[in-house]
Amino acid sequence: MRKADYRPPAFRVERVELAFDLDAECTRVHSRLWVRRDAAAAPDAPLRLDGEGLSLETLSLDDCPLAESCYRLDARGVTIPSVPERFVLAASVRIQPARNTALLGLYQAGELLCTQCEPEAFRRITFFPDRPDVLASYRVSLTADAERYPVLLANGNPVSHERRPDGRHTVVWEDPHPKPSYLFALVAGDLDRVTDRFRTASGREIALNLYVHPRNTGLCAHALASLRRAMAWDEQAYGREYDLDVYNMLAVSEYTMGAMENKGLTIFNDRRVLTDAATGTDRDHREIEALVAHEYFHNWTGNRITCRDWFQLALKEGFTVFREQQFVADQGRAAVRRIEDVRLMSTRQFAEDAGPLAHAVRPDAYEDIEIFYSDTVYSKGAELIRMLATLLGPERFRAGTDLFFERHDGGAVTVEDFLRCLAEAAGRDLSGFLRWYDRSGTPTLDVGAHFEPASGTFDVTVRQVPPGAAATPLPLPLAMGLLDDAGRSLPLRLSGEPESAAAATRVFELREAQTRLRFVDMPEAPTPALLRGFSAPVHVRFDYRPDQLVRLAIHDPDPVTRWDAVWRLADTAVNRSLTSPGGAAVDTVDLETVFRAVLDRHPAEPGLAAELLTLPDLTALLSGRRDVDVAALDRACTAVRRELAEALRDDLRRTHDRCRSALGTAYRPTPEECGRRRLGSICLGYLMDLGDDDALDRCIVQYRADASLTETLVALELLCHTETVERDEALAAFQERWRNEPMMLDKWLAVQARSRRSDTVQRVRALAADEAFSLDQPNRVRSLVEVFVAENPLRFHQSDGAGYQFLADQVLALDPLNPSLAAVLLRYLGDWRRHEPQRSARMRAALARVAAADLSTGTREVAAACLSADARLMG
Ligand code: HT7
Ligand code: ZN
Repeated sequence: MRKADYRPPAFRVERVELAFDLDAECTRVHSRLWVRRDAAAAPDAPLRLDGEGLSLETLSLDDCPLAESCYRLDARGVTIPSVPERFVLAASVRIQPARNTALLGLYQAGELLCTQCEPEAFRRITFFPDRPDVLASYRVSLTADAERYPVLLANGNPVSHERRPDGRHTVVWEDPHPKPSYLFALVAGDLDRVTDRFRTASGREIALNLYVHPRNTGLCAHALASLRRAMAWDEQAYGREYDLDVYNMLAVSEYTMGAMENKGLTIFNDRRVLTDAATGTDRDHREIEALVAHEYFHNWTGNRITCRDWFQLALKEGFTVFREQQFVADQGRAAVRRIEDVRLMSTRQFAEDAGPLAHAVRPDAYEDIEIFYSDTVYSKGAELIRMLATLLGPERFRAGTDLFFERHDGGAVTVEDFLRCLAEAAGRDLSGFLRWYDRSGTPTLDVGAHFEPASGTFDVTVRQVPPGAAATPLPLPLAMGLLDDAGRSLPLRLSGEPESAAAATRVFELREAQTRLRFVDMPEAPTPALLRGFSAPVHVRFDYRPDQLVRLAIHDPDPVTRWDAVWRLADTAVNRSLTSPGGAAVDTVDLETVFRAVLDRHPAEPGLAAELLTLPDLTALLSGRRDVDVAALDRACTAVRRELAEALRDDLRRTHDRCRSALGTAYRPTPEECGRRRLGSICLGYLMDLGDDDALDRCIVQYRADASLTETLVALELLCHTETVERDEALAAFQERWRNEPMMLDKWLAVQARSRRSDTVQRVRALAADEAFSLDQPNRVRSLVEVFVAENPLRFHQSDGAGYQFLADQVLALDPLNPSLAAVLLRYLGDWRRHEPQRSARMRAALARVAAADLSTGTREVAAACLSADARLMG
C-alpha cells in the first residue's frame, strides 16, 4: 500500500445495521449496509468489500438474493461488478470467536466475547469497505444466551433490552455519530459494573461504567477518578465535551496492546486499567491515569475527527499522546513526565529512527500497517504537535485546534488539513513543517559559541545537519537560556532588539540551515542551556566543558536541561571507564558534585531528584554507539555507579531512610509520595551496587516491611540480582501470596526477567516452559519475554547468543497464534548492526532463522526490513 495511491472510496456507506447471534463456537453476523456510489466515482465502478476468514451464507441486494455468478469471492473480500447508484446490501456470515487466537476481530477472551478492530480487523467480522474514510452510523443488535452473556455492550447509547423465551436475550445499541469501522466494538459476558457519573460543562449527565470480572470490582476506583479528571480537563483545555449518554469501559485479560478507543466503549487490557493500593505500584497508578485519559481524548482526536487513511495515523496518535502529556503535566507531574518522554525519545525513538525500522512519522508505504504503531508515530508524532504548539503559542494554538474541531467534525482528514487549520488561525505559513512528517531520521544541531569580553556579546551559531541525504532544513523552535557562573539566569536580548525583548528563556524559530544569534549585555561568558524542555526532537552537539554541565545540572530552571546535563556527564564518565585500564578508579567527581547538590535539595522535589539521579541504563547507552561489546559497556557502567555509591554512601543511606520515614501509613499515589518512594528506591539501588551487608539488610527489611507494593517490588527486584537465600525465599513467598492473581504473577515474572544473574536466560526459558505460562496470554508473554529482551540488555545480549535463540524460538512459536505480538517482539533482534562482530553475527543468525519460516505479513515485513541491505523500512 502506497500513500501516493490514495483514492477516495467509490462507495459510501451511510448506515449500518448489524445483528449478532453470539456464540463462542459459531457466531452469525447479519449486516445491512445502506450504500451509495460516490458522486466522483465511475458509474461502472464495481463494489469491493473487504472480508477475511468469513463463511458467507447469503448475500442480497435490495432484498434480492444474489446468485453466485453475480459476485466474486476471494481470500480478501468480495467484488460485486454491477450495482445501482444506491442500494441496501445484506449479508449473513459465520465466524468462530473461540478459534481466534490473533485477538483481532471478534474473539473469545476467557469467558467473554470481545472485539479489536483497529486497524483492519472489522473485515474479520463482516464484509465491509474496511478503511477509515468510510464513516457510517451504526445500529447493533446483540443476541446471546442470557445466563452466559448477561451483559451485552456495543458502541453508542443503549436502545432496548428484550428477553426471549428460549433463554436468550437481545440488546440493541445505537451510535448516532458516524464512525469508521475500526471503531466498532462489542462485548458479551458475565461482568460486574462499577459506576460513576460526570456532569458536562453544558449540564448533561453522563453515566460512566467500568465493566470487569466480578472478582475485580475493587480495582476500578482509580480509573474512574482518572476518567472524570480527563473529561473535565478536555472541556477546559480544548473546549471538548463528551457526546453520548454513557461512556463504557471494559477490562479484559486477553488483549495484545494497552487499550482501544472504540466509540463509547473503550476496551482495556486489564492490567492497564485495574489497580488498588495492594496490587498497584506508583507506576501502575500513573500509567493507568495517563492511558484512561489517552483513550478518552481519542473521542475527539481520532473518533469525531478521524484519519483519511492509515498513513495519517500520527494525526490521531501524535495529537492524542500530546494531549495526554499535557493532561499529566497539569496533574502536578510536569517535570517527571517531560523527562520520561524525553528519555523515551532520546533512547528508543532516536534508535528506531537510526535503525533498520526507521520510517517517517507519515510513512510512504506499508505491507501491514500494524508494524507502524511505533515510537516514531506515537512519540515523535507528539513532539511534532508540541513544536507546533510552541511555535504558535498557547492562544493561537488553541484557536487553531478550535478551528480544526469545528471544520472537520465528522470527517476523515489528513495532516495537511490539520496544519491548514493551525496556519489559518495563526495567520502564518506552516507548509514547510510538513517535511517533519514525511522524512525519517533525526536532525542534529551543531552549535558553536564565542564570547567577546570587550563588547559583552555572545555569539551562538546553530547549524542544522539533516539526517541522511536530505538537504532542506526543517523548521523548529529552539528554546534556550544562558546562565552566569553562579548559575543565575541571564536576560537574553539579541543585538538590535529593545530592552523589553529580554527574557530568561527565549524561543527562536530556526528555518535556515544556519542561524547566528548575537546576544548582548553579557557580563561574562555564559553557559548556554540549549533546547530547554526538549523543544525539538533533535540531537544537540555542543562542546560543553564539565564545569558548564555541572552548572546546568544543578542550577538550570528547566528540569529537562538539568537531566540532559547529568546524562552528558554520565556518558563521559562511562566512556572514560570503558577506556581506562582494568581496575583503575573512574573519575566521577563532577557527577558526585551534582548528586550531592540534588540530594541536599531533595525534600523540595523528590520526584525530580530521582530522575536526576537515574543514570542512563545500558539500553540508553547502546543507542548512540557502534561496535558495542555489551558486557564491557555494562562493566564500565557498573564501575561508574559503584564509584558514585562509594563516594556518596552516607548521603544515599540518609536519603533512603528519610524518604521511607517521610511516607504516610496509608498508600497515596500523589506526586510527592511517589517521588519519595522513587528517590528512596534509586538510593537503595546504588547501595546494592556496593554489595555490602548494610545494603542487603536494607533491602530485606524493605521487602519484609511490605509498606507499599512499589517498595516491596523494588526490593524484590534488587534481591533478584543476588545469589542469596533471601532471594529464593522472597520469590517463593511472593508467588505463594499472589497465586490466584494473574496480574501479580506477571510482576513476579517481570522481576525475574530483569535479573542480572548469569543464569537468567535458563531461568526465563524454564518459566516460559512452565504450565502457568501460555503464548495465548499476551500479558504473560509481555511480562516474561518482552521484559527480558527489552529491559535486560546484559542477559539478552550475553555473548553465547542464548538470549537471541530464546527470542527467535518464542517469535516462531507465537507468530501462527498472535502475529501482532510476534512482530512486536521480533523488533528486538533488529539492531544487530550496532554490536561487535560476534554478537552481531549471532543476532543476525537468529533473525535469519525466523525470516526463513513461513511468517505472517507483519512479522515478515519486520524480518525483511531488519535484514535488508539498505537497513531501512520504506518511508
Ligand atoms: N489506537 C489503539 C491502537 C491499538 C492497536 C493497534 C494494532 C493492534 C491492536 C491494537 N490495539 C489498540 C490504541 C491507542 O493508541 O490508544
Ligand atoms: Zn492512541
